[in-house]
Amino acid sequence: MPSLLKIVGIAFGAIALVGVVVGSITWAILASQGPTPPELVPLDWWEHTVIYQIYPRSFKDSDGDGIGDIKGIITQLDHFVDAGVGAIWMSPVFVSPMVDFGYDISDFYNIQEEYGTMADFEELVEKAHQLGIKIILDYVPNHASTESEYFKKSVAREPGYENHFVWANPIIDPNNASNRLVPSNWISQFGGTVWEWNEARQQYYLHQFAIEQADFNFREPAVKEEMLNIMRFWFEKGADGYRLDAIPHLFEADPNDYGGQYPDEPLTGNPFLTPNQAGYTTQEHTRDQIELYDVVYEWRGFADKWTNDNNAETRILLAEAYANVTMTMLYYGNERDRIGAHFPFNFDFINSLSSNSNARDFVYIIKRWLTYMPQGKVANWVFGNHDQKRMPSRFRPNMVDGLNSLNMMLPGVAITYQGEEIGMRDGYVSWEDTVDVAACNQGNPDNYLQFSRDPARTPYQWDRSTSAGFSTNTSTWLPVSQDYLEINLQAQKEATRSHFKMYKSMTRLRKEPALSHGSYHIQSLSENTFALVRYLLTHDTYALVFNVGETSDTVDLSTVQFLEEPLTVYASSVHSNRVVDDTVPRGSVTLQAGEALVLRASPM
Ligand SMILES: *[C@@H]1O[C@H](CO)[C@@H](O)[C@H](O)[C@H]1NC(C)=O
Ligand SMILES: *[C@@H]1O[C@H](CO)[C@@H](O)[C@H](O)[C@H]1NC(C)=O
Ligand SMILES: *[C@@H]1O[C@H](CO)[C@@H](O)[C@H](O)[C@H]1NC(C)=O
Ligand SMILES: [Ca+2]
Ligand SMILES: [Ca+2]
Repeated sequence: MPSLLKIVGIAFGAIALVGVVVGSITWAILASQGPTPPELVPLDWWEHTVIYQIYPRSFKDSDGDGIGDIKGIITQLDHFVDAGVGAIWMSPVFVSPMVDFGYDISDFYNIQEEYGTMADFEELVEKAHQLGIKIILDYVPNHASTESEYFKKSVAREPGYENHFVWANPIIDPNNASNRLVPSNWISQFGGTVWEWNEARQQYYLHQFAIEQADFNFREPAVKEEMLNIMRFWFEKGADGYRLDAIPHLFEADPNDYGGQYPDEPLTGNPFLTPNQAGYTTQEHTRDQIELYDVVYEWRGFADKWTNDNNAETRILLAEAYANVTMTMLYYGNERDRIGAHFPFNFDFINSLSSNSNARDFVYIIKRWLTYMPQGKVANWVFGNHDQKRMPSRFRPNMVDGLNSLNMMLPGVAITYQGEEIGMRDGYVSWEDTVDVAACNQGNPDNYLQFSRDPARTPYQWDRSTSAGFSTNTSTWLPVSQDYLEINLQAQKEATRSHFKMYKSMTRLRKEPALSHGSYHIQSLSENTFALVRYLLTHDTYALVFNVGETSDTVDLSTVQFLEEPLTVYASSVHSNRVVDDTVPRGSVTLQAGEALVLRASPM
């Protein structure tokens, strides 16, 4: 016995050296109690959960007006239990003129009428919580609708509101004194200048997004205070956290640092962009300004204090930040021990990988996040959202099961955009049906699809009935995708094998200690196939082997480290010839294009 104990001890040492990857996990080794498996330190609710993003307008319509709503979500709560999801994040449901479909909020304290009432929201929170599902709300601090009271009062220079927004005087044209020039050459994310003239106030205001989305002035203490009021309000309503929208845009360069003038941005020289498109200039004065991180750190302090004061479960903050890896990791916190968001979303599968990526690209990009992530933090993986082309359309439809499995097997939090669990693809939306402000502003009938986010927002495909079961109305706010007869949840529940069944197997697998607490090893086996192994002493090992290429590929599994025979199939992609419990040799194995195998192996 003592020698066995020693072996266990040594093996632990090895695991500790390899590095444990999930959150603040530590090992409790109770040497005096003999060679029993170590206790797994319990994780906080969010540290290994699956977060499912709902785009409420397109999820489920309960009253037949062609628009999804909160009651619709309530009727479908069982779907989340069935799918094995732990939390839902809803895109904004607050009062809004809907120029940017809810990201232009005019009343931060109330629910948009077409989505329901405050009572509906309260019912949703209560029923979701009864089912063990957390509710994460969208928090949109960068801007308010120009219809908001804040903006109207600021236009009128009402005391206390004068500086709520970024107001600036025009520059006088040196060649023509009656000509107004914009304060700087900055370009909006949705195209055109960020500066909009306001006749009543006789000044420009800044908008980094649509003209109707005026940027708050985060150098105004009253604005920062109001943001905390909003956060507190929805915490008290039962929200379990926030996704923080458009955070890199919170601050712009301060004219006081530039002799009282807003500084122009240099041009990038990118030949593919017109002078009206974001990215034509460097955005160095409109993104990633260092002051914004202190605001995020203050929010974290506020959320933690609120949680403590109310003896509540952890409230989480998730930063939406499209930024380079250095600036992204700063959202976790900084080296002076300031703590930031629970995590910034990891957009690497959107920005750095595509259908052109090979196995080495996948391995490199996954390791990059885990390498840059500060010690003791929780990773996360995003495969799509309401702003991006859908996952099977950016990659390939035969990669759906492999990508969903990868999401579930990587350490940390898995994030699913509605429809990914059934492999929904971009819908077709004609120019006439296009409603996205980004496409309407920058596009024309020939090129709008390069800007439009509508194809990723078409209604959820529930079944084969009218409007795919999304609505009883044959007309919906965006058209239902034409492929709904083949791709829908009901059909996938009935099929022997389907994306949804694979998804469910994988969310179930997450309960295995190797996935929740284990180490990881990721290795490319060839140009097109890689393996991800999750292992934890005394517990079964699981490995994903995934061919991301366009042709079949034969690889040698005996080269995969931390993987012992016998290997059996735990789950396989729908088009795989291998089925559950098949034995797979730890030698030469051929995978078809896009094929993914999830293998179970003996403990290491
Ligand atoms: C059906 O949806 C359309 C919008 O797509 C709407 O104009 C119409 O009023 C809806 N019908 C009903 C009965 O609500
Ligand atoms: C000066 O600017 C005003 C306002 O933009 C314009 O109407 C006028 O034609 C300009 N005059 C000349 C001489 O360009
Ligand atoms: C990210 O951007 C910042 C400033 O914008 C820069 O200092 C840093 O070197 C960049 N990091 C990488 C990895 O490109
Ligand atoms: Ca409705
Ligand atoms: Ca801003």
